[in-house]
Amino acid sequence: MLNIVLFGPPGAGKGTQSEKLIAQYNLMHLSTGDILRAEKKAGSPLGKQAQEYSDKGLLVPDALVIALIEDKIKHNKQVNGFIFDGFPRTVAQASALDTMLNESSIPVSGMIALEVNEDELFVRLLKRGETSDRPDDKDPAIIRQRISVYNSETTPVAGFYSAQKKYYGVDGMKSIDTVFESISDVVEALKK
Ligand code: B4P
Repeated sequence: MLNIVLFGPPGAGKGTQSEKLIAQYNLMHLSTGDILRAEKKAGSPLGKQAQEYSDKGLLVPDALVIALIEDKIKHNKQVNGFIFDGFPRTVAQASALDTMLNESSIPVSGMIALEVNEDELFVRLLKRGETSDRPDDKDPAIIRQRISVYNSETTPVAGFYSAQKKYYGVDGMKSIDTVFESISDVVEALKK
C-alpha cells in the first residue's frame, strides 16, 4: 500500500498533480479542500462552518478536518493507497494522521513537497481566480493571508516528516508535465 502526502503552499499544484497521480497509480484521492468545497456547495452545516474560515484565507479547525479524513480512511480500507492533498496542514493534523494509519498498519510512505516561490503562487492563484468560482482566489489580500497562514501553521509539517526521513522536495516551478516526472521518480522509488 502506498500513502502519499502531497504538500505545498496554496497554488503550488497539489490538485493539478493529484489528478495525474490518480490516473497513473490508481490511488484514492483525498483532498480536504475539495471535500470542504463540496460540503459548501451542498449547503451542509459542515460546509457553512468551513466557509467562514476558507473564504477569509484561514484554516478550518483541526477537529473538523481530522474527523473528515478519519471517516474516509475507515470506509475505504480496500484501496491501493491514498493521496492526501492539502492534508495535513498542521502538526496536530499530521500527528492525528499517523495515529489513524498506524492503527491500520499502513503508514505514510512519503511526503512529496512542491517547492514554488511566492511571486509565482500569486500569479497562478489570481489567474485561476479569473475563471473559477473560488472567492479565495480572487482577492490578493486573501491570497496573502493564505500564504502567511501556510508559512506560520503549515511549514512545520515538513519538519514533522523530515524527522521521519519521509520528506521529498520537488521543484514545482517547472511545467506541469516536468513536475509530474519528478514526482513519479519519487513514487517509483517509494514503491520499491
Ligand atoms: P485547497 O483546496 O487545498 O487549495 P490550494 O492550496 O489553493 O490549491 P492547490 O495547491 O491544490 O493548487 P492547484 O493545483 O489547484 O485549500 C483551500 C482552502 O480549504 C484552504 O485555504 C483552507 O481554508 C481549507 N482547507 C483545506 N484543507 C485544509 C486542512 N487540511 N486544514 C484546514 N483547512 C483546510 O494549482 C493552482 C493553479 O496553478 C491552478 O490554476 C493550476 O492550473 C496552476 N498550476 C499548477 N501547477 C502549475 C505549473 N507547474 N505551472 C503553471 N501553473 C500551474
